Amino acid sequence: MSKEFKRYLITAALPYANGPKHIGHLAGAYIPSDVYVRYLRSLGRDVVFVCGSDEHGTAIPNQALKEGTSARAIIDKYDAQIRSCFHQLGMSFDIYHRTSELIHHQTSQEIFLNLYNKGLLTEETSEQYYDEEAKAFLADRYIIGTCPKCGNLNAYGDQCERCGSTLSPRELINPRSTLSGNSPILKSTKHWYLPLQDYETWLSDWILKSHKDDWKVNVYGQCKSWIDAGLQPRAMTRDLDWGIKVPLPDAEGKVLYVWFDAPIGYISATRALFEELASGKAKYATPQSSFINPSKDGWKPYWQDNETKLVHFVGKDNIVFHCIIFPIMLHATGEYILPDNVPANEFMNLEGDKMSTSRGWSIEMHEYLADFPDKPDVLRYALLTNLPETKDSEFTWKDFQAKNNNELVAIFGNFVNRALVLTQKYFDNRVPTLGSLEEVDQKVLNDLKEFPSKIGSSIELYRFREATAHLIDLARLGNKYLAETEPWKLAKTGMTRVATILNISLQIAASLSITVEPFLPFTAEKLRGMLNFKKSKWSDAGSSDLLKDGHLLGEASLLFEKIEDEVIQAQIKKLVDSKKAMELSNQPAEPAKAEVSFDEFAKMDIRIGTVITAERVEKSKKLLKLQVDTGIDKRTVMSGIAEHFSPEDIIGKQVTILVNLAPRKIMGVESQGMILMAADKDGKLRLLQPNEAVSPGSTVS
Ligand code: B3M
Ligand code: ZN
Repeated sequence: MSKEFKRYLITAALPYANGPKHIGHLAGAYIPSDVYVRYLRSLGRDVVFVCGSDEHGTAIPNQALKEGTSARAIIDKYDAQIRSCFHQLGMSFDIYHRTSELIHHQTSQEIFLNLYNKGLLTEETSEQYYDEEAKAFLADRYIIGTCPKCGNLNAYGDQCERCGSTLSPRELINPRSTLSGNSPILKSTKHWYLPLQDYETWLSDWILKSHKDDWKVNVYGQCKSWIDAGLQPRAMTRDLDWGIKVPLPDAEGKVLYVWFDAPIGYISATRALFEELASGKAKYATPQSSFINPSKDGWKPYWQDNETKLVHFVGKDNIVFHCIIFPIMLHATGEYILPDNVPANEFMNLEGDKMSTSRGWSIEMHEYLADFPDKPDVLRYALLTNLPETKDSEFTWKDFQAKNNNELVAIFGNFVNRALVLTQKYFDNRVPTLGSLEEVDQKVLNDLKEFPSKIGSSIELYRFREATAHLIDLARLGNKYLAETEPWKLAKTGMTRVATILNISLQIAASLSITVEPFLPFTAEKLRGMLNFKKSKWSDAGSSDLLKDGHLLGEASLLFEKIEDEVIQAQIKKLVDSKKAMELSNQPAEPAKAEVSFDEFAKMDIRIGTVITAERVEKSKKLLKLQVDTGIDKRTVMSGIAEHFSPEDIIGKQVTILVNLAPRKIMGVESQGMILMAADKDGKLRLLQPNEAVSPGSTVS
């Protein structure tokens, strides 16, 4: 076992409250951190687990723009959604906080001022893009233009999503502002920088020397290449009207850089937890254990005492912030401890492609939970057995089904069920007496003893896949033991041997209820209920007498259910459909036509009419022949909508019709007007109808 610390502060990356989060996020930072923390708690360690919504940065107002609402409405909506999903998935944070809270603004400003007052921030004036109409400096994401690398017309100021290049706004060809659509001008602006290069030697010593052996290769490698490339000063402030005000007199319209304030969110969440504990009023806190010092200042040792182990769980795109920038900030203040480890994961792909909410190729947490409300643990398991710990991994629905059916149902569930059902059948649901042990029993009890430390060591080394594999091996051990000893056959000849076998099987099940808890907390709870066994410490697991002779068991039920092929097919279809829908909605609209004068427009006589009859036109796939009551008259119109509407669909419907279009002969019939339709990007046509019925002949202007 690794070194024991006096206390632990575990963080999981603060998700941006700008949209739903997907299972790739869960695999990156959340499920592993929860397993780690639950394990520490089971060991009886003093641990605080914090997370919360990241509610600043341009991502928030950007999304508000897209949804046509306010930034405040966006964070409220997505904070609530993410918070609820995490809860349903069993994430056991002691607090899930929000960076929009006052205590976070104060903590961030304090730390900024601490650095500023020590003279550790440099002031620099530079030229940045400014939108004269919107009267605002433009953050990278507010500038789009042509990608210099691949020619994509809609690349962002920081990145081209088509070719993946990292860009700076000045590299874009023909930049335009997303606020007004105009081309921005360059205007000078002042910002405060953290001179990262001043800390290079210190950082090299800390990471490259001290953590060469205990940090993951992918994390260490990324840090090394950043340090080798040479660090640059980084602006800690931005021109933006959403965020934490820069606490200086000459900083009107400026806020802290989101990556300055977000990691401080871990500190303010810890502060908020202890304030809430001290006041007895829990707003965001959901403390999972009783804390040694539940006073207002109780947070301090977790951040300021060297005997605390601080671990940040993040995805790979957050490594530099947690290993380089935030540690430099913490070190520069001179008041905080540094992370002991940042066990970042790589990315999880989905069905052969990168996971992406904006491309519709993802499984969002809330969608999974809506479709599988009683299966949070199945998702946890499918992710845990497939974590991108050392390289990118891939989630497929088929694999999800196989993990459930072949492992959870066929191994874990089957073992537990057989042990319980047989005890019910032969021993009135009471734990039977252990008799004399044969070699096979001795062997299984010896093996059982090894598991808790095997599983635990893997967790301590942040090898959650391996830990999960050990866990299922423990269930496999039980399954194999029953298959070898076949107590249901022995029952025909005598019960002493059956009693011993079932006693041992139930002890294995009890150990499983302890060791499964960090991984599948809902299953653990259910299993404890079935065994009528209270929650126990990790150190109890592996023991051969957790359940005493004669102990009355609870009611047996199935721990897991088989997932059928249809369910999986439906999920795959849903994924493909959502990608198609997104592709469509991301397609640019038709370019605008040339300008017309009002007089030209006013010449059009557009009315609302009602379709009286409709019939197909022989030898034409496209045409319907309509009789329309225009209010002025009843007339014939030939309309190219037969591929979108059948005659029955349209008879009796109100339509918009251009009545003064010069008549034209179509397929030998004179068409007297034109039905106006809305054409979607995929070419699909829809009727244009008033939102309430109006009388035929109503004018449109
Ligand atoms: N919100 C980025 C992300 O969700 C960011 C993490 C902050 S952790 C302090 O990937
Ligand atoms: Zn590009």
